[in-house]
Amino acid sequence: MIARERVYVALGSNVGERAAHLAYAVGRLARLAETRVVAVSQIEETAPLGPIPQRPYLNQMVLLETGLAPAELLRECRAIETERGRQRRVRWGPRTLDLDIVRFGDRTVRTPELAIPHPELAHRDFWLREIAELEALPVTHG
Ligand code: A4P
Ligand code: MG
Repeated sequence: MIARERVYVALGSNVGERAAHLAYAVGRLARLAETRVVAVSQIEETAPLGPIPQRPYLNQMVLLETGLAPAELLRECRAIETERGRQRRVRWGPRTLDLDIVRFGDRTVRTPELAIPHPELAHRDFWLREIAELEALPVTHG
C-alpha cells in the first residue's frame, strides 16, 4: 500500500466570486492523482491581514490524504491558482485564489520553494480554528 500523508491545505480568496473560487479548488484537489479530500472546514470571512488595504477574505481549510510528494502538491496548487486567473503581482496582495500547504503529515520542509509547516501558522487564528475543527471530526476509512 502507498503511504499517504494527511495534509492541510488553506484556501483563500478576496477577488471576484470568492465562494466559487473555493468550491473550484476543493473539486480540483479531489480529482488529483493519489489524493482524497477527507474533510473541509466551514468557510470563514476574515479581515485582510498584512500591510495592503484590500477586501475581506473567504478562508477555508481542506484536509487531504495524498501519496503526492510536497513539491508535486505545490505544483498542482499553483496550477489550480492559475486556472482561476491568479495574477502574482505583490506579495500578500489581493488574489482570486490562494492555496497554501499548511501542514504535510509531520514533515518539515525548508527549500526556497516551500516552507512546511507554513511559517504563518501560529499567527493566523482562523487557520488554527479551522484545523481544530477538522481534527475534531471522527476518523473515517475508505
Ligand atoms: N511557498 C513557500 N511555502 C509554501 C507553502 N507552505 N504553501 C512559496 C504554498 N506555497 C509556499 O506564494 C509565493 C510562493 O510561496 C509560492 O510560489 C511557493 O513557492 P504566492 O501564493 O505566490 O504569494 P503570496 O500568497 O502573496 O505569499 P505567501 O507568503 O504565500 O502569503 P500568504 O501567507 O498566502 O498570505 N488575509 C486574510 N484574512 N486571509 C488570507 O488568506 N492571505 C494573505 C497572503 C494575505 N492576507 C490574508 C490572507
Ligand atoms: Mg500563497
